[in-house]
This record gives sequence, C-alpha cells and structure tokens, in this order.
Amino acid sequence: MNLTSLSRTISHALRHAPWLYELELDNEGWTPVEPLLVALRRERAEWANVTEADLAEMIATMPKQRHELKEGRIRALYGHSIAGKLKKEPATPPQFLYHGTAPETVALITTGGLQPMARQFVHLSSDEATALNVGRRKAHQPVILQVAAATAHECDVRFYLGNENVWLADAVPPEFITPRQGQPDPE
Ligand code: HQG
Repeated sequence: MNLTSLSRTISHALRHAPWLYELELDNEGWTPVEPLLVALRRERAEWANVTEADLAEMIATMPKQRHELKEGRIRALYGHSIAGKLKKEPATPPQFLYHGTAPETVALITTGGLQPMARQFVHLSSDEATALNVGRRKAHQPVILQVAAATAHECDVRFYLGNENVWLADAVPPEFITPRQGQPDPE
C-alpha cells in the first residue's frame, strides 16, 4: 500500500474537506476511525481492505508526524483550513521558532506580520532545517525568518504545539520577526 497517497488523502479529509468523506470533526479535530476507513475503502481499489493497523503503520513510518490516532479516533495535528477554529491548548514556546518562505513574501511578512492565510494558524518550525524544507515548497531558495517566540509569548501572542517540529500561532506581529542572516545553501 502506498502510504504517502494514503497520508495525503487522510490530510485532505481531516484538514480541509471532511464533508467530502462524510466525516464530522469535533472541536479538537477528532473523528472516529471507522467512518474514515469506510470512506477510504470506497475511494480506491487499493484501499478496499484498509484497516486501523494500516493507519497506525502510516503514522509510524511517514517522515512527518501529521496525524494522531487514539482510542478509535484520529485527527490531523496541524494544517487545518476548515471553517470553525479548532480548540487548542496554548503552550509555552522555545526561545526561537523559524518560518521558511518565498523571498517575494518576506517584505509583506516583515511589515504585516505572519498571517495564517488559508489555514487556521500560522505554522512555525522548531529548527532551521525544518523551516528550510517548509520553505522549499514555495521557492528554490527560501528565506528563513526567525521568530522571537518566547518574547512574543510574554507579550500575549498565543502559541500551540502541532508536533515536535511544528508549532502554531494565531498570528505573529512583525516586531518579533527577523530574517536570518547567512541563509543555508539549498542542495
Ligand atoms: C505566507 C506543510 C503574505 C507564508 C509544511 C507561507 C508546514 C504570508 C504562505 C505546513 C503572510 C502560507 C504549513 C503575509 C504568511 N503576507 N504571505 N502577511 N504571512 N505568509 O502552505 O507555513 O507537508 O499555508 O510564509 O511543512 O508554508 O502539509 O503554510 O508561505 O508545516 O504536512 O503564506 O504545511 O506541512 O502557506 O506550511 P501554507 P506553510 P505538510
């Protein structure tokens, strides 16, 4: 079974369009696994016999931890664009977090701050290597922005944990954002 396509479809269902799969998410993004399995089995012949164990294997083996499976329920850990903002526990961030983006958006971000755009939250990375990979989705030579997260947190900007590499925030004002000097070379 191609676990990458399985993961992509599950992210589509749990982040963006649960109704297309006849799913309903609760206010923390959880949905029962069984109806998701029913929808996946209908979606592709390859998934006709997909089980909860396959989902557990997908979560354990994908390089990014995108989903969480617990007591017969599943949710996406970040990335949501659905209407109705998810309820998340605010958390204390590390001193710095990072955000990789395209060079052409840097001026907009350093003046207007980081905005969630099409998603519910701004997505930040816990280290520069992760931010570089995120930024490469947008540009061959992304720019890494450093966010003074601990200072922003002291000034009442709220942060939430996605997974160990991904932090979320409602929005980050520009005074906490600095472009990194000496950007790492893309391969
Ligand atoms: C930019 C992937 C103009 C921001 C990744 C980014 C991540 C602004 C884009 C996760 C702006 C939104 C999310 C402003 C922010 N003006 N542009 N004021 N503020 N932006 O894809 O953070 O593989 O929605 O710089 O790894 O790139 O799907 O967010 O370029 O963790 O699991 O608006 O998605 O994870 O782009 O990525 P996105 P993102 P998965």
